[in-house]
Amino acid sequence: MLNPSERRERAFLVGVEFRTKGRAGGARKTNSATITPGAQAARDHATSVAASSSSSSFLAADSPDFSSDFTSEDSLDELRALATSAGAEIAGEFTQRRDRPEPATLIGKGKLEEIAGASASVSADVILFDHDLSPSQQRNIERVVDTRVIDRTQLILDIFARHARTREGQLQVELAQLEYMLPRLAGRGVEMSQIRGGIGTRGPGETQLETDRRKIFRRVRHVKQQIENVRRIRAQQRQRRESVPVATVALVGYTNAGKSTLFNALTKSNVASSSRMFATLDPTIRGAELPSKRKVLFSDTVGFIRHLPHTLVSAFRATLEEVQRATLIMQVSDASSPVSAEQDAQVESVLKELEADKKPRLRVMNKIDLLLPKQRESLRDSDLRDHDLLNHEQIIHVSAAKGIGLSTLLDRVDALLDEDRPRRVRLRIPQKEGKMLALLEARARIYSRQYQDGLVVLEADAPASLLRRLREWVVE
Ligand SMILES: Nc1nc2c(ncn2[C@@H]2O[C@H](COP(=O)(O)OP(=O)(O)OP(=O)(O)O)[C@@H](O)[C@H]2O)c(=O)[nH]1
Ligand SMILES: [Mg+2]
Repeated sequence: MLNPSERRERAFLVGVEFRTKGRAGGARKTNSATITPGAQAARDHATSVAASSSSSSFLAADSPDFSSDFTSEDSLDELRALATSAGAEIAGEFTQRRDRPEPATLIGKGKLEEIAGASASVSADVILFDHDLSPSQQRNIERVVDTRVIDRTQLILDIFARHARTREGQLQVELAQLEYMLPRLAGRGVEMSQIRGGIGTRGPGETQLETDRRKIFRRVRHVKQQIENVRRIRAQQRQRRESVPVATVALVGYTNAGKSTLFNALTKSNVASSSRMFATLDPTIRGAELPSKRKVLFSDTVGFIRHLPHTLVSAFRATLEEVQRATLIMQVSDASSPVSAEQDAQVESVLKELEADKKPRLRVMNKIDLLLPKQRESLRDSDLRDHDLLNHEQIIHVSAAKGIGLSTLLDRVDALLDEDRPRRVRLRIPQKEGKMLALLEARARIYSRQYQDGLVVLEADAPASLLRRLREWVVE
């Protein structure tokens, strides 16, 4: 793990775009090969988000090709944020466009030599490819550039490793890392320290620690067993939870959409939120009270990203079970992101993979405080247009950070949950039934209250479970 006193590693980013796949034309202009010197490239993600939010952010939703990929530029923006989240400093960037991938080295040898020169001139410690590399591609590239090369999956694994706090999270990341490293063992001595991650984690003295595949296999088996134990415990906890009829709402969405911030606002708790990507790895579950006074459980969980490495999806299966078991999915989107629609499409495909795409869902557009009034309007317009298409899906606009729209959001959650649904009733309760009145006060939403001859006449929305206990006083 990166030692805070240690110098931040300098990363050189390489964006790659192939014309044969991906979206036609590419709406935004990219030079075929651009080298950006460190200082400018190192602009932080926050400014890049703020700066681009004034552009065609929701126009992307106009596109009928909902599954369209990110442009190489969007993708490089994301890689920059990922690299920063992994604790690296951006030393420079290079974008390469070509017709198709070069089987052995992904991009041409001449370009690789150019990259080697450019990265050396800014003293980069590591070169990050905005693409997945096969084990042999990675080896071949390293041979040419003579610098450590990390691909997108390994970078994401690094971030996960840095952010895992619980034993469960750490086990899941370790499993994914081991599975990533296994096919990469052949042909070079891999240090065990490298298995721990790529950025800032080179082992002490570069010792050759472990090359024996069998030992790694044994470790994989062991970790899987431990994850199984954790899953069993979670299942027991869930059973205990589910024995009480309380609905659970799972917050899902692209990394950095603001799930934890919203979770904190809704449950008045204090889960860490951060502009770094994948701040949350371990699921947290907290109770909250809805306007109907019903209790509900919210669960905050790991964010999604496009091309989520498959090893991670399977390693995080235990965590993602919370999503599969939820009564309602609350899908949080960053309305200020220029690629919000693309991110939503990615979230959709992960939900499909989890077989959670058919669950009742509430869509939340977050960070509306970052939008200009005009942009908010167009957000509303595009909602109206998409509404039929989305088939009764509901979209609420909020700012989790500024607390805008949260009561509407809770009302909507209330309306969507069937469990112990409240019903509007009139009650006549003797004033001396203090305990019953207190119960009603605590668990029902009371609209009016009158006192008549020792009786309290109330109009309230009360959940069915409570009405069963107050049956004798219900008048209509
Ligand atoms: N301006 C603004 N910023 C927000 C809002 N909600 C969240 N943010 C910021 O967005 C960043 C990401 O927020 P998080 O709540 O950590 O996002 P997340 O979806 O939990 O991210 P991961 O756990 O990394 O997947 C933080 O810097 C938040 O302060 C909002 O409504 N408005
Ligand atoms: Mg989070």
